[in-house]
Amino acid sequence: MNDLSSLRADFPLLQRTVGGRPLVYLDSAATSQKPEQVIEAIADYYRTINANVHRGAYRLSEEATNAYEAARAKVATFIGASSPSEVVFTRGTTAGINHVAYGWGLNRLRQGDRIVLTVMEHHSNIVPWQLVARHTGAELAYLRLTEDYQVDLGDLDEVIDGRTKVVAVTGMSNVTGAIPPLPPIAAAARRVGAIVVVDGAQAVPHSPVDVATMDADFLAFSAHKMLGPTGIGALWGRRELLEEMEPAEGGGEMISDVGLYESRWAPVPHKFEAGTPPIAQAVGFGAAVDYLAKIGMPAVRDHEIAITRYALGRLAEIPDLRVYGPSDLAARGGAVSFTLGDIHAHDLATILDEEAGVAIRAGHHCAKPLMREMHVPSTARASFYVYTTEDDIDLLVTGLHRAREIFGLVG
Ligand code: 7TS
Repeated sequence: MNDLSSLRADFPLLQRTVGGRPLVYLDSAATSQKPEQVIEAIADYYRTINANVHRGAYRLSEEATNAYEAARAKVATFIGASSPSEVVFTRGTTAGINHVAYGWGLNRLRQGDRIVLTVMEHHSNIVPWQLVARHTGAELAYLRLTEDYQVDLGDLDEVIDGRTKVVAVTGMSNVTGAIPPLPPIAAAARRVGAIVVVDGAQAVPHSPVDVATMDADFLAFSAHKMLGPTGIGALWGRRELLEEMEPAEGGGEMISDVGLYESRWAPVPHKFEAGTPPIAQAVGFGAAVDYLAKIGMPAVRDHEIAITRYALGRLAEIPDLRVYGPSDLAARGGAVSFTLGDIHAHDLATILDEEAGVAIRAGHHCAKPLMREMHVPSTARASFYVYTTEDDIDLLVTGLHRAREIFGLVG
């Protein structure tokens, strides 16, 4: 396996114990842990630079503005954007998708237009579109899934029909790890002139993403899932679409002039950043992309494939355990959803926590339509990142055997 084990020393939280045992953190799809470099960058910003941005005509404010804009440039480079001005800082993926739904969708969609999603989407790539559909009279349509919960391309041109104006699809499922095949989906969208919105919450942290070659118009992602702080994310958009998109939020910082009855907007990306932005968080976000760029995203992806291969192999040893999602490692990331016999996922998570110090997620993972498709109310989910080791997986497997004993599963 690609050896990233030396990285673990950078993550102070991974050194802690729970209930007297070393913590085994297998919930990185929910949020990642943070390296010292990110924590230090944020603390250092508050110690030495803190001031509001784009306002004060004094040195400190200029330094804070420079730090904030330097972070934007780092994020832009990280995803291959042609200019930092194509990167809008947001609260996270959810806010980014809402910006597109309200800023672009509300003004462009009409009665009878179609918004196409997939059944595997996170609620944050469903609910904003439902809200905008309700406002505009547009309708929602879904790409269905195959038996292993991958997007079914069979009826692509029927679903993405001539009425379709938006195709919004995840870059990687947070439940099954499935990576939908974007090129044919985007090509179908292009045939009918629809825009392509990618929910990059899982894809950007876990795989190399290059917007210059990816056939998308918008890409939303969150810093906290990629070693950065909570409270910030980014929305990348094609320049001309950002130009024509209306701001979904108004306030200070996003205007060039304000009259009593009308205002004019600041140039992109500032017109989408109303109010005091998350400045320290942006600095932390910049440090996180520096950290990931140093490892190299191809190495991050290689590690994820290796650890997922190991985990799927070890989980297959456990009787009554069922994994949901693609088995082809090229078509999936390191989020592994499973059920164990008829043990409720929450009970399983509690046993793993109490008996083995293993932190996994249990529930619907904000993907209720997918849960219905899988005919389960919830799953247990283990998810991995750069610091996950084979030892972590072994402790998960030991804990799962213990859960079988406790719940009296035999054989
Ligand atoms: N899209 C996907 C695919 C996600 O996994 C998540 C968060 C979001 C959107 C929303 O991101 P946010 O940062 O705006 O909240 N996923 C999870 C998860 O799997 N468990 O907790 C949050």
